[in-house]
Amino acid sequence: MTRRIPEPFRIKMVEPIRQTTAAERARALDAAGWNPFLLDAADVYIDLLTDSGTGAMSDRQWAGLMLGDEAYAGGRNFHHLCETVAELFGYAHTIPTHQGRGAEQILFPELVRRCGSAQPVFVSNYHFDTTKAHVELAGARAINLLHPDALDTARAADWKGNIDLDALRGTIDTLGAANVVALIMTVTCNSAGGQPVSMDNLRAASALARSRGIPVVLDAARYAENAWFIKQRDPAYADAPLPAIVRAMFACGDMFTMSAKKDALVNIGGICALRDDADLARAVQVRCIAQEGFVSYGGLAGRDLEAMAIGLREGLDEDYLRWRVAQVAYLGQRLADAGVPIQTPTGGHAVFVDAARMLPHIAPERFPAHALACALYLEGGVRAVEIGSLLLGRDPRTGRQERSPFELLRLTIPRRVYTNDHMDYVADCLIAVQRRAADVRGLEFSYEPPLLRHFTARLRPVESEAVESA
Ligand code: P70
Repeated sequence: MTRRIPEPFRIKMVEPIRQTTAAERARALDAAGWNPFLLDAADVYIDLLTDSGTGAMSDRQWAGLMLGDEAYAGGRNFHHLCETVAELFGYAHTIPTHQGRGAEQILFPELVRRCGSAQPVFVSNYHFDTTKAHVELAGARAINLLHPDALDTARAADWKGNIDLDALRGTIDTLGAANVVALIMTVTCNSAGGQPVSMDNLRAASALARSRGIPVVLDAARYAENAWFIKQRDPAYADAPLPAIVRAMFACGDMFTMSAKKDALVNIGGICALRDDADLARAVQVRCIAQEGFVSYGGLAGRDLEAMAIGLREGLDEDYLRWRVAQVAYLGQRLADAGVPIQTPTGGHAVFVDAARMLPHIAPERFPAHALACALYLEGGVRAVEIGSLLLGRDPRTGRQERSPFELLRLTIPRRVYTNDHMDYVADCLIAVQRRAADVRGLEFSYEPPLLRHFTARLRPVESEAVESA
């Protein structure tokens, strides 16, 4: 039995949420084309679509908003942010952006330009979908080299976010180091289940890349959760203070992109930072001015920068992280106890339900995890998100559905927002769906967008589960 760890905060302000009736939910889902992204948030009772920008700020962060310096250039909140990044991560150049993908869009094209290859590729433990999109928009290819441990959801392993080092070596040799623009290490690895990357893996991958002249980028949205797992699972760091672990992690990178909407506990914001490359920093700043905003605000208000500087530190509070990760584990344990198949162990920000195992009668082309998301919404007004074939999409060259390594339903837990009673409610709803799993039907498109299709697709339940062979 997982020990329940009580919230290390008390609640100063509440936001009412409203439950809907089964009939209201059926109408709402139909109107949304069987796509939870298209639901009105008002029709959702517990919203587990994402942990991005959905957290609750602290009293200190709210107080920080009042200290916003809205000067166009050189405001004091920017300096506070730079000092915080330098101290926590050891990087000299900080460029604020409106969110994580803002950092990607100003950094990646510069890296591709510098690489100069005619066939540029990025290699990663796993590119998140917007990250992959920005790699491709910059004219490069994205290759994922996730360790095979992650694919077996039933078998627990400590470091399911690790990159496959043999595959990394082989890929660099095959493609030629001169064509590899950068190594991107995503911490934690979102797509594999919020799974941590070990310090050893981070160090080894980084050393390998650097020895071949390849720069190392950390995709650091969930830096604090990854550091917490290192402290829990690597005996070498059991007694290390979290800031020391974070410094050691970031020593493996040459630069980072960060969506601050996750572990940095703000509702909007991002960062692109470089350790010491002043030339690259200048080039990225030029793109920042053109696309995000002047270099001292990057598309944010001064007050947002202040909340972000405070949140970067608060995200590393050990009492908070212990509770945070335990809450995710609590939901996972309730589901596992009832026989719901999940990615084990649970990760930092979400419980990932293995829909391929839960709904084996639904083919990948009929999107089992998305069908499960719809069933869960109909059951209790809980909104979750598919990480599987629907998200992956078609191969642009052949037009065929790409083979996804997973069909997962992500129950993403916003930070400091829901209590364990809410988690019990979510577990009860999903367990109820599991009891009638055989009745859940697959889905087919009524409208399929050409790109990033899961956001705006419209679907309907199929009459028969039979799939025509392509
Ligand atoms: C999520 C969100 C964003 C993200 C990320 C990593 C590892 C970069 C970014 C981009 C996006 C999302 C997905 C489904 C539903 C809603 C939102 N992840 N790198 O939930 O950052 O969003 O700030 O531009 O996870 O995982 P940003």
